[in-house]
This record gives sequence, structure tokens and C-alpha cells, in this order.
Amino acid sequence: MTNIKKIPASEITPEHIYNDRRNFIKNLGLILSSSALSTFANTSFGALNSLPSFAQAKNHGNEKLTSLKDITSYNNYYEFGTSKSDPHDHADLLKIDPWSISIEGSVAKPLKLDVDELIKLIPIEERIYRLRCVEGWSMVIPWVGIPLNSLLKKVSPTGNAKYVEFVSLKRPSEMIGQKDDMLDWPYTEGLRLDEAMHPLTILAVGLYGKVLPKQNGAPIRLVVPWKYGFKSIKAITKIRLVEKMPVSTWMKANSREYGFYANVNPEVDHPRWSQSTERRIGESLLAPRLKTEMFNGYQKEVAHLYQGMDLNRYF
Ligand SMILES: Nc1nc2c(c(=O)[nH]1)N[C@H]1C(S)=C(S)[C@@H](COP(=O)(O)O)O[C@H]1N2
Ligand SMILES: [Mo]
Repeated sequence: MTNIKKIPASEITPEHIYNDRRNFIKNLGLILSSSALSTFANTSFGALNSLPSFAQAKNHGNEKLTSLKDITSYNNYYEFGTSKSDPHDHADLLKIDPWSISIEGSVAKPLKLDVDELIKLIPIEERIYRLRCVEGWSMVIPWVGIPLNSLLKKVSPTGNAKYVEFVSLKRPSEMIGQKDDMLDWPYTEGLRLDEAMHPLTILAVGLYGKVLPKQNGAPIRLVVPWKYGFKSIKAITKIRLVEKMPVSTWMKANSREYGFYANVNPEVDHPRWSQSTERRIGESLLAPRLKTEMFNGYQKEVAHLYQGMDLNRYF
């Protein structure tokens, strides 16, 4: 990730980028301006011009995008501490260059590559998704990333691959929250193979047209928009295709409260609080809470994955 330019937050007003197509393209250009990304820029910039970003924004019911400031200062990332401001305050310590990610396990063609190489291999796209945390708040985030299925197809999963396990970084010298053993480090997550292969599932490498801020999981994190935020694991180092259902960090920490599926479901409450409504970050504290949607609004796209399953049991 050498030479990726950092853009001072003061230089851009993200909300405006999306009202001005020219600026939008210019800013996407910025994430491609590093030497590491230039090959991709040269070959694919034409395709970037026709990114379906505006169509996606409309598809999301004209929900207002959450501000860059809120997206980058109100975070859950326990590797840097448990309060919402800790990731913003401490994630800068993390060194993300060099960074390689390996895709291994039950695959015919394992891969180990740098994030730069990855996005040369698979064209990046923009996806505007709502991130709904099990704590009862949500944001609307314009991600930049690649469909996970494009990557998984390249490694040719074998017949034994039924699940996908994701492993985050363990580096207590830089991730100061890991000096505390409140979670079993490294943070891990898992998906069923069909969930991982679903076209909505992405690996994000950026947001608001820029490289991913460290507090949001740089250089690469998962985003599964119909599941609670904790499934969207940050700072991924390993993706492993496996036969048995992986036990995620949150299942280990408290299996009564956190299940494997973690699908957004207003009808299945967390044991200690309701999941029927949510507070949109950035709105006034007096604003009425919004109704949480089944599968976070993607019922049409994903309900078939869970047909016949008792979602009270498989939460
Ligand atoms: N490695 C790692 N990934 C993580 C977490 C974490 O603590 N560590 N927190 C999760 C939770 S609970 C949420 S809600 C989202 C928050 O993503 P955001 O800070 O980019 O909004 O990240 C998820 N991914
Ligand atoms: Mo969360």
C-alpha cells in the first residue's frame, strides 16, 4: 500500500462529492493515484466512470449518507479499545504496509497476495450499504470494494468447502486493545459458503471514494449488509475455506447472545434488548428511531438462503 495519498479530511466535503459527478470522479481518481494502483487506473478508469453509484443510492430508498466524520469517529474495533472513539484515537498506530492476505484451506489454488495486487486482479466497485450494529444504531456508508465471490472463484473451492472463516490481525504492540484479553484474539468470523458467494457480500478497501481509514478496517475488511455489523470483520489477514462451521470470536465470548448467523432481524431480539428499531448515527438524539428492516432491507435478495430455517434458533 505504498504511496497511497492521504487526503486531509478538511479538503473534501464528502456529502458534496455525491452531488457533483465531476468531483466524485476526481475523488475516486485519488484512491487510484498511488503508483501501486496506477496499473489498475490505467486499465480500468473507463469502467469507473460508469460505476453504478447513483443508481445504488436511489435503490437505498434515498437514505442520506452518514458523514465521513461520523463514519470515522464512531466505531467498534475492540483491538483498539471498547469505546466508540478509541479506534479513531488509536488505530493510527497500526502499520498496514506491507499487508498480505491469504486465501487457503479447502481450495485447489490457494492465493497469498497484497491488497494492491488484489484490486488489480478484481475491479473495484462502489456499494452503498447500511451498517446496522446489534447495539441498535446504524449508518449508511458508501463502500468501495470487490465482490468476495470474485476472489473465491479464483481459488477454486473444493467439495469440502462448506464455510468460510475470516481471521483478523493479532499484533498487540500496535493494537493496544489486544493487551486486554476481553476477547480471544485474533478476532475471527465466519460465513456459510453460499453467504460468502452471495453477490451482496464484499471485501471493502475504501469508503467515500478513498482508501479505507484504519479505524474502519484498513486495508481490507468484510461487509455483509444483511447481517449485524459484528460479522463485518476488519483488518483481514486470512480467509480459510473449511468443512465445519467456524466458531466466531463473539460466539466464543457469549454464545447465548451472539449466534453464527447474526442476520438483521427485527423479530428476534437480543436477549437483553429489542432489535425492532434503530438510531441513525448523525441524526438528532430526539429524532424518532427508525424501524429495523428484515435482513436490513435485503429480504428479496437473501431470504432464500434461510428458507425453512427457524430464525429464532439460528440467530
Ligand atoms: N477485527 C474487528 N472487526 C470488527 C469489530 C472488531 O471489534 N474487530 N467490530 C465489529 C462491529 S461490532 C461493528 S458494528 C463493525 C463496525 O464497523 P465500522 O466501525 O466501520 O462502522 O465492525 C465489526 N468488525
Ligand atoms: Mo456492532
